[in-house]
Amino acid sequence: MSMNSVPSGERVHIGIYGKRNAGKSTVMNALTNQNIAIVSDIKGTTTDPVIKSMEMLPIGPVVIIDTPGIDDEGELGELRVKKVIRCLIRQILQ
Ligand SMILES: Nc1nc2c(ncn2[C@@H]2O[C@H](COP(=O)(O)OP(=O)(O)OP(=O)(O)O)[C@@H](O)[C@H]2O)c(=O)[nH]1
Ligand SMILES: [Mg+2]
Repeated sequence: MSMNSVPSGERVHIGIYGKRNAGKSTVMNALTNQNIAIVSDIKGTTTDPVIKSMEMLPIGPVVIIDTPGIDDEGELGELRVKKVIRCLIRQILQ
């Protein structure tokens, strides 16, 4: 089986959680060595989870998930926070 066909459930999931502007997307880009998540100094830049499957030695196949800030606010912000919490619970239960 090639590395790309490893099912998500068999991969180690690495989630990046925290407040807005904490540097989560910067960590995502550093871990993947790619410019995959938008980084800016404006709070709330990441509005949806950014997911990347890859091989990370020595762990093996992983899924890395960058998430919106857990302190987002307003009508849309609260929807984002709910999404982050769902993502976190799914990861814990996995
Ligand atoms: N000084 C310093 N700045 C950093 C560091 N990591 C990230 N930054 C800066 O902090 C700002 C926010 O970085 P992001 O990676 O976009 O932060 P985020 O947590 O993804 O932000 P949201 O998407 O809004 O939740 C950017 O201007 C980054 O360049 C760090 O280690 N040191
Ligand atoms: Mg971000």
